[in-house]
Amino acid sequence: MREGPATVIRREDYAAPAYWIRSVELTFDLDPAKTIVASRLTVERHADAAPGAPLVLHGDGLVLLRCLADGESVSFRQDDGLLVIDNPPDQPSFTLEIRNTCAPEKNTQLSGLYTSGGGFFTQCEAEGFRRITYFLDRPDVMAVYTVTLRADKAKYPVLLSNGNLLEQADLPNGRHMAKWHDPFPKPSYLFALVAADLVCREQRITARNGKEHLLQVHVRRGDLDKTEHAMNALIASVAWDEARFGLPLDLERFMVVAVGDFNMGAMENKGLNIFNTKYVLASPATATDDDFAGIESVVAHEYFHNWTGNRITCRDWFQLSLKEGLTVYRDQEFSMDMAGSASARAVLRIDAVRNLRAVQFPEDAGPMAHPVRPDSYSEINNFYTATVYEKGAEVVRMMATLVGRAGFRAGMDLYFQRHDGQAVTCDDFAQAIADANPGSALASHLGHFKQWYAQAGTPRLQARGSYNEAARRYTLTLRQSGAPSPGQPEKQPGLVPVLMGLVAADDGRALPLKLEGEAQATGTERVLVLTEAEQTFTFVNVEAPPVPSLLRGFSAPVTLDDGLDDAALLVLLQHDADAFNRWEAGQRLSLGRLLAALPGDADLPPLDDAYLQALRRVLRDDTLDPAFKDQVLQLPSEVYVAEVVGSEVNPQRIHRLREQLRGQLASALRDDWVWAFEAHQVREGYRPNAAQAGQRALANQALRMLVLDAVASGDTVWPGRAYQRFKDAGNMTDRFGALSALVDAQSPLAEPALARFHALFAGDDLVIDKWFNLQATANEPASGGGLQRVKALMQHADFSLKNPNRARALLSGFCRDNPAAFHRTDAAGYVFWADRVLELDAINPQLAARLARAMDRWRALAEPWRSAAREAVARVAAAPRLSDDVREIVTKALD
Ligand code: 0A1
Ligand code: ZN
Repeated sequence: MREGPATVIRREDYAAPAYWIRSVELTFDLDPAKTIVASRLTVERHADAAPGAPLVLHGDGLVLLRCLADGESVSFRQDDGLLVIDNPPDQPSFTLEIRNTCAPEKNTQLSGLYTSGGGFFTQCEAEGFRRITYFLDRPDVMAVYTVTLRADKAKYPVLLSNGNLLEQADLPNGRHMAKWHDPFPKPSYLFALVAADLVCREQRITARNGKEHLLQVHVRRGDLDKTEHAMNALIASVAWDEARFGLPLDLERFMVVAVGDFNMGAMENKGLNIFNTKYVLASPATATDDDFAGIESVVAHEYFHNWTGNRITCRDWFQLSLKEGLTVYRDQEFSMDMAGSASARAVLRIDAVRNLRAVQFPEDAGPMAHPVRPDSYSEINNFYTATVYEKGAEVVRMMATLVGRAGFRAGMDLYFQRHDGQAVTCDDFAQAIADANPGSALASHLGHFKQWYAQAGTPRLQARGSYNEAARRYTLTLRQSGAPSPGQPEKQPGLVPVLMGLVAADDGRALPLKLEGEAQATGTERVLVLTEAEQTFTFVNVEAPPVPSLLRGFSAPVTLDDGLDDAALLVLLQHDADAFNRWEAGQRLSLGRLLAALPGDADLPPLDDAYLQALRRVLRDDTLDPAFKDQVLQLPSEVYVAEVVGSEVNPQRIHRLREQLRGQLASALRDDWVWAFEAHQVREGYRPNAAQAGQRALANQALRMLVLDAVASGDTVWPGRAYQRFKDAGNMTDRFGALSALVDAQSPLAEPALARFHALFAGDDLVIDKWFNLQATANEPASGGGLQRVKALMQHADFSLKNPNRARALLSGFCRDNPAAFHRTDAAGYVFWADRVLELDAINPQLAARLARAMDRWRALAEPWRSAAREAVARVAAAPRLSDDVREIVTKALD
């Protein structure tokens, strides 16, 4: 924490360092209060740097004990954490020896070396290594590490670091040591160590190329029975990367370690991935289907980083999406391949788009809007965003759409051929994909395409079509535009791949597509490549009036205005060959009903038969998968509705109308919900696969609707059944589904069920997080007791602000995921938010900054919320001793 304005780092200022560090020998004498770090660096002057140029090392919160160059003492000064050696030896290469201390048990930020549950763990991305020792802590400085750990043997029997174990021995005074060597040069952000009392699940595997590897999942004693799923996910990830991308595991040993205090999901340290327990531990009794799926995708994500991130890393942090966007794309593809059927793939795609719209679209429309490759930041930790990750993955997906599956593989091969072992840029990646696909739309319009890296904001795509029955021609005009975003008043046209088809309005058949001038039709689906602000496409020989099905599979991260009316949307919902667009049509029908009712304060009018019939038809259609039906029947979220509204948002009004819509669906389809609930009980033993999960999801949604309807009409049968199911459930998905149905409907049985749930799972941290989160997100209007409940929960013996999972479950649950309870007209929600951000900032700035973002969209609110929200943000911004993290968020929010 530093006084005064934070420094802004700019992408255009990138310069290679004056020195490289080629090898690092680290020795740790681990002690929670004071750990001694001895570091021996081989430093090499950059060929372009002047002999004797100052050597400037990063450091943060360290105590320096000594500094020697080539064995001799050397003069140095410390300047705002930096260690400056003004006159280093003027040879091309020399050795620097540093000795310093740090205080792991005081490290509540969880960046650098810290303690958790009685063990030592590290988190170095992005700039945590400088909190361990002085270093050129930037990703383009890649070195080979040899690490010696010394610690008390009884307390810390397991000593781990990156790479291979060289030796292990007992030392005097009950201590022991281990020495590790990682042969791959890596940036400091990929360094890791663990010293703790852990047990591990092991598996030996033989790769396709015949090489043997040892896979390990390390957890605390007592958690071993919850590691099978993570291990299976790891084995599957290794096999998938080899099969799909030809990328083998390059290490003899690959370790995963779970830790209970962790700021993010997990971290891809070379050969030693460190995970939040949430993304490792699962058993059917304690984890839901969503948890199982989350573990599979995060394990895969971290594993895939071994190539996309570790073998080829980022030149600077502005290139973060180089590794994150690409790795998210890869983990999404992996999850789809694991799920199997086309329908299961579509369901995952729908989930990804829901998430993009709920998190990334608001980010792109708010004060933190930034390009996938940002131009500046003051705190890099604030840029681990949905834009860099999820929109970045969409950018990679568009490339894959443009060059095809084989073309994308060729592009990846070229990328590794050119850049393995290097620290590179997003430009290098795009260039490799384009160069491997000469003649593709990507290669011919690479400049246009790269606007996706440079421009912030969600582009808008407008589409208007007209059919000339006599000429059998269909003309489609596409226009792209972009709203101004911070620092970018004008937007240039980019390249938008529009995957599309034409659906006959009369019977829903797929019409052959032939563009004017083409010799023959090219099937019933194709990609239109839009590169101008406006382009017209003329289809000929169109035998029937068509409904355009555009942006299939969400082929570009844009908002689409196609002007389709209900009749056209009903055709798509029933017939579109693209499952994503079927779902989208259903969402838009629901959205349309909410938006139409928004002005004024009347109740939602009774739902029309056409809409109800269409939803009923989907629910009852035995050719559709339950997971897909579950998606179609879920309404757009309040956050998404607010985003579509865009300004003068009244969160209470949106909540009330959406609740009325849910209420009407619950009642009008009651018999169908009963059928859906009964017909989707899983009879065989629990397996966390897509097929079973889909059945459980639909049954849980049906139960939720039935309990909602029953509570509204004073009936007690379904709440009673839900309570019974809650008590007797054989797995957490069913148990939690029933519990949330009772809480959601505000049934009188909710309280006893919550109490019972807590008693049943006392001491199981991840389950207790669910208990906090469910109450924080409980369906309550602002006039209800939501805030009171959250305040009371903060006093609960199980609550702690120091544990990120717990703090997030309660505080982000309430401030970010419960708009109706949070946005109170008396501003009490905002006062609570400001107090918590400040309180948390003194403990863990990264976490505080994430909570701070709950107010990003305050400008879009209507009065009285807007003024009250502004005041709360201004109060945080004016507080003394703010971290750079929170300061950046709140000052941008006020700009
Ligand atoms: N690279 C990790 C995410 C991560 C980022 C920053 C962290 O600490 C500030 C921790 C983890 C990933 O993408 O999984
Ligand atoms: Zn990642």
